[in-house]
Amino acid sequence: MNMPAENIARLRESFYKRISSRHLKPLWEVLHSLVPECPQPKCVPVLWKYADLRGPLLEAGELISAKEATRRVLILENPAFAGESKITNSLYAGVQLLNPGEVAPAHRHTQSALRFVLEGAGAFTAVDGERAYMQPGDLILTPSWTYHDHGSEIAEPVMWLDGLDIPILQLFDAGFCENLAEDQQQLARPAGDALARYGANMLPVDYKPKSLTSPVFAYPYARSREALEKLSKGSPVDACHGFKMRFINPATGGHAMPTIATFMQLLPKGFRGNAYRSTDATVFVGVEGKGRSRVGDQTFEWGPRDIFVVPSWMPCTHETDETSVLFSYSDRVVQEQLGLWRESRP
Ligand code: GTQ
Repeated sequence: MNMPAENIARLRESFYKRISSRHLKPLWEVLHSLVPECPQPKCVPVLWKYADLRGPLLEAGELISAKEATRRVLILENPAFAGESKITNSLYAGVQLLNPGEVAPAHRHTQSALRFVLEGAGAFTAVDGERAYMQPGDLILTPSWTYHDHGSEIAEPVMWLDGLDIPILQLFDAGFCENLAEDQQQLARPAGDALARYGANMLPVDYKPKSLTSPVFAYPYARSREALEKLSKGSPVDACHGFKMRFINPATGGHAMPTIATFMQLLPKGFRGNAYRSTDATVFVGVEGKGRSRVGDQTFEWGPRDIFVVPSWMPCTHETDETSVLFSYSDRVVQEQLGLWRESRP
């Protein structure tokens, strides 16, 4: 190859052009971005203040009914993924509004969903024949391919965060959905049945799992909060996480859902956390208290119901002014199953 550099460059360019008509591309031009030294997420840190979400959501409530919309939701779209309806590369987030008397009609899909209740108490999600009445801070799961409808018989609007694995299903082209003929599904069991059956450190003696998702489909905040409170009194504080727990499937001890990992952490008043990073981009929701989180080169001031996202492998540091609680979700469970998940305390 005894040729001037610009001749070589020209020959290569024309070669690339010729082979591209045969759907061939040179790996050596893209190898570094395909196989990076460490994660290079497109995802960027973003904060949504609840005060900025609530107005538009109520306005949506005047423009379209829950029934017409099927799901009246404003998508939290990461600006790095314009038009892609994603909050991280692998996960979806949206805020849903149900006004008094409304019904979001029953359907089922292969996407798994979580609801994290932000505002309003007493509306319900029905999942697979049972209603879960919602209180702020409750986590409610909708396993893959289970019928679910949402309804409100209370006087105030109800708002919650939807977290779904939509981008993961898109990756696999494995999405299916169908509507139930009726708006609301038939109930098969009283409210609270699943929690009694599976959420009391016991299981029915002949229990056989029906799916990979926890049979406890509603995790009341009162219980999660009490566990965190007791934990914070009885064990040393983690320098990065404060006191952090993960929601589990009590039948396996694994994560509560097969595609989305869910967590809740208590950060004591005056907490000054160390930096932490992990390969699972994470969506955080303020539940109680207030503080600030440094994410990469940004600082997010958060309080109750504010939502922010931390990209993969980006250092994040939490600080608080008051005793605070954060809920979070990520694809950590998938990465763990594939042997890919990593963390570091830089
Ligand atoms: O409640 O079924 O935010 O199917 C997006 C897609 C909620 C739901 C969303 C959905 C749902």
